[in-house]
Amino acid sequence: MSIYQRLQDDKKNGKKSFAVLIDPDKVRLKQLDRVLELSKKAKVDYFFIGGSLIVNDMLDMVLKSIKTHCPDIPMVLFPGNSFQLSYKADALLFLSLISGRNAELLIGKHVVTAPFLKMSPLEIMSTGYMLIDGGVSTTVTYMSNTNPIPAKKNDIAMTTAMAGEMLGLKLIYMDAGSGAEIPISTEMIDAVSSAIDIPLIIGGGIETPEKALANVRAGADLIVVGNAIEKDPDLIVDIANSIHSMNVTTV
Ligand code: 1GP
Repeated sequence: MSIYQRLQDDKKNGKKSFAVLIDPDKVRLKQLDRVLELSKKAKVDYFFIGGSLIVNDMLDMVLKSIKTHCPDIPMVLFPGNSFQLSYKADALLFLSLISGRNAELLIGKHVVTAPFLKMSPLEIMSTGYMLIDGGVSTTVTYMSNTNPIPAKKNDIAMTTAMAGEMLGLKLIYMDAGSGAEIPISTEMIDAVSSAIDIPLIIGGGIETPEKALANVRAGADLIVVGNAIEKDPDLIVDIANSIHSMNVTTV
């Protein structure tokens, strides 16, 4: 089954998922082993691999390590730029920055990378990427030269996601940016999730199992956590348990 099919089925069945974000720039080898061990134990659903800047050549090494230690957890590239490609992954979020008005990030880079992706074995998932103001200027906001959607403008977030779905994008990823001080509000998640039928990914500044749970309750289908796990890998188990508690069916 394709990864997208799985995401769609899970959405239909109300099953909530958890992705651990690994930034190859920040990886320390010892810590990576621990993150992988805990992810396996916690039955993490996906690894997202990416960062806004890739300044070292750790990408392939990270993918190889994941494949060895957690062969059953799909690896999804979440690229900050067109150089972050590797055929070793399973899928790629083909991100169009629909919250911004930078033509390069809406369609320009895509035209350049399309021929490579067409030849690649990667599953390509078109994704409407929406930056939401998280209280601090993040690397993505700076690098993309765009303004994020203001944190309280739920209607703008909602109509942007609706337009993305109507354009045929397969996923919506709302991101307050890595290390956001203020994660996306449950009110905004609720507004957006009730306006679209495609899976909704939420990330940026999520640091506690409680916030992860509140987000899935509000309508998020997949929660992404990076920064908090880098600081404390043990959080993987607590966050996974709290997200997956939504999937327990009572007979
Ligand atoms: C960033 O959504 C991801 O693009 C995750 O954010 O690193 O703050 O968890 P954090």
